[in-house]
Amino acid sequence: MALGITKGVKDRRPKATSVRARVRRTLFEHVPMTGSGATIRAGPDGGGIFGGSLPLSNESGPGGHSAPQALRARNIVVLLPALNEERAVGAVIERIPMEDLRRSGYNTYVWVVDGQSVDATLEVAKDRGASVYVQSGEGKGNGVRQALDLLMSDRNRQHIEGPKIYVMLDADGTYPPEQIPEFVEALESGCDVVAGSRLRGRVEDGALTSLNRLGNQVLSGFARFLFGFPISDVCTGMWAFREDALQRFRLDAESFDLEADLFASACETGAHLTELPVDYACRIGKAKLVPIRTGILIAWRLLMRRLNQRDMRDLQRPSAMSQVGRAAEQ
Ligand SMILES: Nc1nc2c(ncn2[C@@H]2O[C@H](COP(=O)(O)OP(=O)(O)OP(=O)(O)O)[C@@H](O)[C@H]2O)c(=O)[nH]1
Ligand SMILES: [Mg+2]
Repeated sequence: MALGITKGVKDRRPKATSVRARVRRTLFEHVPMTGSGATIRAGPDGGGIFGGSLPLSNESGPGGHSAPQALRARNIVVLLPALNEERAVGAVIERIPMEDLRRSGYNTYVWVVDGQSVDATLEVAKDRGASVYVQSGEGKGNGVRQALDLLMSDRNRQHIEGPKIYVMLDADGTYPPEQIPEFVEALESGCDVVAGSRLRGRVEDGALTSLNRLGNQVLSGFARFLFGFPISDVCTGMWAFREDALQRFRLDAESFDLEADLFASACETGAHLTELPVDYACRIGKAKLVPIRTGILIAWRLLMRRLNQRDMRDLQRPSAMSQVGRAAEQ
């Protein structure tokens, strides 16, 4: 389905690679969620205290604009994992094409998933109107899992009506928020999960060190070998998910193995996964990742997920999830 929200974005997609879902299973209930200008801190158990945030393009929020009633059914939650990204996070938020998405009928909610930054990341994020979820413990995987768990399961503290699409991208300025509409469109066209491939897109000079490029190629080859899906960039930090697909995922990653965990979950649940090329720019600020150690962690996660893989593909899709899916397709 063409949504007309990627106008002006040059189509650089190679033929999409995909695996088809035969299975549907729910791990969490579908829940509405919201926010209005606040910070949420995870409890010691990883649970959060939701304060919510401004829905940046919601007609009910300050600065929001009314979309025609018929177009107001869909919600996008953009997650930006950030650890000490004060120099980059503001620009990443500002580059999200809120107006284009709003015109296409989406309310867009931006959540910075903060890894207990000690710089001004939180202040910058809140200044730009985003909500902030402060994780407990360390690690990108822990933070994103905690935030997702809360956003998808806390029925009472959130007020976003209808199904949601989740988009995740790093807050360091490397991935292109301008391409979010392409990801959304791919989901609306029937994909469950979209991964942004840097190796199929344009990589700015110096953005990917030779070691990181080689490591990524080796890990992606390992992922292809283990799971049989032709992924080209298993370490990508830009993803989009339909909520019903994400609800079936079984995620355990604590750190930079998050992406491997997401990929393995998509394969395990038979999700319809597609890769889209993304542009990759030089990072703003200091990297948090230690290459060799992280590479070993990712390889280990892939291997463990493959060895412990459950066959979830033959399970029936529950009717509640069908409703979510249908609504998202409206
Ligand atoms: N919430 C949270 N985010 C984190 C944590 N560690 C890193 N991040 C964020 O995760 C994203 C990816 O981390 P990077 O250090 O950029 O790692 P990378 O992109 O794999 O490596 P580079 O290519 O060197 O940038 C960035 O936006 C980080 O700020 C953490 O412990 N918690
Ligand atoms: Mg990075």
